Amino acid sequence: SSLEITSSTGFLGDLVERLTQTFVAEHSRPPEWVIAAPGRVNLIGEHIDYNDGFVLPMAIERYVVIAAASRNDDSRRVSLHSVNLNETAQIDLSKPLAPSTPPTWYAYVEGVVAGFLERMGPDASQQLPSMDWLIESNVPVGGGLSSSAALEVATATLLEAVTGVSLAMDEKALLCQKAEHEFAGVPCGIMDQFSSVFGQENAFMLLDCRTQELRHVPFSSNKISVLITNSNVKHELTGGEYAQRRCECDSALKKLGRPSWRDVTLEILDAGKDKLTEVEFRRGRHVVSEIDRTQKAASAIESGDWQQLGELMYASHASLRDDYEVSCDELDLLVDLANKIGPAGGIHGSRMTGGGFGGCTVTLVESDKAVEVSAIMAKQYEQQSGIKPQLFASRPALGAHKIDRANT
Ligand code: GAF
Repeated sequence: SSLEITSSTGFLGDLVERLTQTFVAEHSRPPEWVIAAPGRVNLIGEHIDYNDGFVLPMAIERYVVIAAASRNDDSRRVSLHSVNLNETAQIDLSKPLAPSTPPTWYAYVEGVVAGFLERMGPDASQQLPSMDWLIESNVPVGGGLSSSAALEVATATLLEAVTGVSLAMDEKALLCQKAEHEFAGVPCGIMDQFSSVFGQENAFMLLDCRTQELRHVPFSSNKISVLITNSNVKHELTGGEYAQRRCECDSALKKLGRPSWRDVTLEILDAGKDKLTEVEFRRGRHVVSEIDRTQKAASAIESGDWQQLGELMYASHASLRDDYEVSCDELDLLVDLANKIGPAGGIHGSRMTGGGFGGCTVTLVESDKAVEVSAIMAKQYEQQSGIKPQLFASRPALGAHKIDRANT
């Protein structure tokens, strides 16, 4: 079958078990700490977390896991090994940590270590022992499922366990976001790090990115599944596009003379059209309409109105494609294929998810049709694009946590 259906505990359990065994084999001692932090999929509310909007993600049953133990030497170094990349790096705790250009694969880890040490105050690095870390991830990299935020949040959660210093959950998410800004050079919003920290089983998260207030929206129906389809393309010319979108939105808001996108309606936008460039107008139209759709989507989930939710998802995709211009042919193809299958075939809605320019779509499908629908989508996508997609279903997962090794 082209669909991987994974059970949360089984899947994470296997990863933890394997990583623990590898740790023992490589270091001749068991890990003292094992931490898991999930990736996320955003159901709706795209590119509006940095525009004071709402987002509606869930954490997924795909994780970054770190197994770690202290080392009995005074090198003051953390040795990191990535199983996925088969690469090792050293972080020297005796020196101030600074971003490198271009960012390395472990920039996310360094950024969080730097932020954590700063938070702990002077002499904090003395309190961190020399350590060995083994890192493995099954969050697809470059898939727009937040593999980097999962690595940041796993790192912060591990540092909490090692030092005994617990951060408030929102403080932890913000520390990780800052690491991404400063050490990876990506001016991201707060959605990804919040999702990896606050994920709960059987719930989406409605996050008000203006106030950072979060409401869990229960989603426990077994009849509806969240299907994630990786287009397996990543258009690399897009490095600066994210930052550019942010600038365009900031510039439009300034010209409209409003303090926040939450104070802008479609009428206000129309009235201010002459002050904006044509591109700024379209960016603004996406932001304002997506804020509205996301709130409506949360209500649709609460009332189990999958048809309404599906319509909002298709409208979100069209807006991201036409007004915000962050989609690509492969994502459009996947959404069109889903739309053609439609409710009669078991699909209620579909859209691109995450930053865009490749990566994944998120599709709402009737659970008893999920396997059949996945096979059709996989076949047609491959026929038309020449690329094999990867499909998997996920239930909403628990956010970052320490694994109690007695249970593994
Ligand atoms: C990326 C960013 F990291 C998020 O903050 C968000 O803006 C998303 O793109 C688009 O919704 O994942």
